Amino acid sequence: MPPAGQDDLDFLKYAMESYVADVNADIGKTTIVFTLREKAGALAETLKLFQAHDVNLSHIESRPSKTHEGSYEVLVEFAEAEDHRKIEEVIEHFQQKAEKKVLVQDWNTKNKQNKDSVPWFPQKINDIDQFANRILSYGAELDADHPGFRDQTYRERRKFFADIAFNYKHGDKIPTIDYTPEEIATWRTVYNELTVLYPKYACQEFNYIFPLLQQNCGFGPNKIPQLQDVSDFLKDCTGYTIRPVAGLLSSRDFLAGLAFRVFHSTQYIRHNSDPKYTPEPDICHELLGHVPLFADVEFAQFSQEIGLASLGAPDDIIEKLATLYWFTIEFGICQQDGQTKAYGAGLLSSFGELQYALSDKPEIVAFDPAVTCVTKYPITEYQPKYFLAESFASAKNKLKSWAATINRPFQIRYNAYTQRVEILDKV
Ligand code: HBI
Ligand code: NLE
Ligand code: FE
Repeated sequence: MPPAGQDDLDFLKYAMESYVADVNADIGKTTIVFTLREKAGALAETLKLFQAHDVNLSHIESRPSKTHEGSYEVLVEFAEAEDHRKIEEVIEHFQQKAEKKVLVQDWNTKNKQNKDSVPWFPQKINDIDQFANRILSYGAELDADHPGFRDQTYRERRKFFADIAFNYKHGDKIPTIDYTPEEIATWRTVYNELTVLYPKYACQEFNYIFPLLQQNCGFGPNKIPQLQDVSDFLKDCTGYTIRPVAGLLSSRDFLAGLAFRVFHSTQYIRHNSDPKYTPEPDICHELLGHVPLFADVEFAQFSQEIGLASLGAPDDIIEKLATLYWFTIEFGICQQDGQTKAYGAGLLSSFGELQYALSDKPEIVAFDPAVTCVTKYPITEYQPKYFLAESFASAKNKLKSWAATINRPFQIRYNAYTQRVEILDKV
């Protein structure tokens, strides 16, 4: 086929309203979302562009636009071409054709070259659709040291879950999963081992909420709860909702979800060969580790504070916030009635690490955001060090004071009625 010529350009001028390109060389992936007016052949013409520049698409989706009646939004994704120039050429073409360029993001070069530019961030809850597919890894391409690497059935199952997440859009119901007997058996092992430990090791807030999950969302040893039911329960308690995700998101994207009280949750389960501990999040980790505390008002606010502080923040601040997230929401411990209890989800979902964390083996240090945020940590083994908070309220206040020292050219306020962030220029 000949390269897209001048005629195609004119044709598309009428059809293409806007586009957002996101060049993410870090993970070797570029995504373009564009809006097309309904017009026969508009999509085929646009796709010719990719072919003309020899760019291979790895994923495509479309949906009717919610904001422009009669238009369609199309998302295309392609792997980093050997020749980066090809991708730049495609984007240049989009630039000529669209009536409105919304944004071109290039986390790697643009933001680093221009230190003062503010990285793109979602301003309303459904903006999350624009990045929720930008994952760092997902199970169909497991690493060689993953317990599921040699298990073809497991890998295919992971791909099935990844596709559900890829197709999900804000406002959709999360599909119900028919978990297999083997998956339920893994859940049962984890559930039974953990529930005997919780009374002694989990914080009070967790133990207060857990029975409510058993009564309202089907928590129990014999069935894996459905994300939609759990999301509805959380929404009732604290306004948090769950969004299915195919794998690990970047810290920036994951934290941005929290700003809107959206929790990105995996839906697959860990491999049955190692139920005691997995470095990857899975449904056991999300439901048993995270969900109970997202139903707690004080903790929900604490988590959202981290999310709000991350919006539009430069990379070094994102790294600090991700570290704070790690040592609190993932691996935090707290003082209650003279005893040390776990509130971090990574502990509450691993019957291996939960007991270890509250033994005399690891090092325990007082939570102090300025110190905690620059502490290094391993991600594939038990933590050598944990930070102890006095209470959620005190951790939240400390975090807020620390976040206020972040130098941002604007301030952000969350409006729960509109589910948007309001941006207030600093004067
Ligand atoms: N992505 N899907 C997903 N789940 C997480 O728990 C998660 C993530 N990305 C980053 C992350 N957690 C944290 O370790 C921090 O980097 C925010
Ligand atoms: N190590 C945790 C577990 O086994 O449940 C998961 C941690 C995810 C960050
Ligand atoms: Fe987690």
